[in-house]
Amino acid sequence: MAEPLVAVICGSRSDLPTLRGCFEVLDRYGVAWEASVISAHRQPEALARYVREAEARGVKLFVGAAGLAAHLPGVLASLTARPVIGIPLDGGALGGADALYSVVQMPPGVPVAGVAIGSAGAKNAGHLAARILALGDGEVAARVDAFRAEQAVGAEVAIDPRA
Ligand code: RP5
Repeated sequence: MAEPLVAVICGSRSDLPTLRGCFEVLDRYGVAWEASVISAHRQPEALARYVREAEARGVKLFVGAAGLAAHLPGVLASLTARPVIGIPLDGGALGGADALYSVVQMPPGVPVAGVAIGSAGAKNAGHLAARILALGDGEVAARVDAFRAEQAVGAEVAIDPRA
């Protein structure tokens, strides 16, 4: 098994089902990943420790996913100089808008690349991670190109929508 290049961390086990698309996309690109449940609020020291260890093992990019006051991606960005992608999750009353604001409203100098709320964002976190890694990895770059070519097929021009 290859050493993980992408570390996906979420704030709660309840977040894991929404992240399935992220793991599937990373698998599709052949990008090795690992997943952890570490809450920025509940286990802050474990999170800092984990980031240090993951960096030492060669993790190049972190994905943080959380709902409600989703501070996990921002705290990750405070702990590492490596790219951080933030996935806001729908945690209840505010439908994920709370987490979205948390993820995107980072102060200057502490960037988080925010994706869409929920499962669409989870998939795009996988795609974005692969595109970032593709800058330094020809095999991943070829798979990204192949995916784009595959996706480009299927435009339907001048169709009869009644048919
Ligand atoms: C966040 O609070 C988690 O990321 C999760 O989305 C939300 C609720 O957590 P649980 O109460 O399900 O553990 O920190």
